Amino acid sequence: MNTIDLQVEGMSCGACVKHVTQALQPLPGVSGVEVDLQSGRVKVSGELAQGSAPLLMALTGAGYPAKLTTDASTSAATSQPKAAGCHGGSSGGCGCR
Ligand SMILES: [Cu+2]
Repeated sequence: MNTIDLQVEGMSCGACVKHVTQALQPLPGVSGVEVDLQSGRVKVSGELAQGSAPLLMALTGAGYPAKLTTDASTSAATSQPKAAGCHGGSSGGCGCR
């Protein structure tokens, strides 16, 4: 059992949280997904023998580019205001569709 912390771009509403969770939950070895909408951080727990690559690929495929969390840089990286266009159109906003 191990955990991998990710920084996910583009989450701006509860539906995004759900999309991210649904993208990660079915992956092999994943037993838990915790999403923090405010910070964009996602903690994945389980038997993650393949490391972060499958997680990152699944998130990218779901429309939420992600990277591994590097502790120091996250607060600055997520301080930009979220777009208000969630669900509003194809440009800007979050990854919801
Ligand atoms: Cu959303």
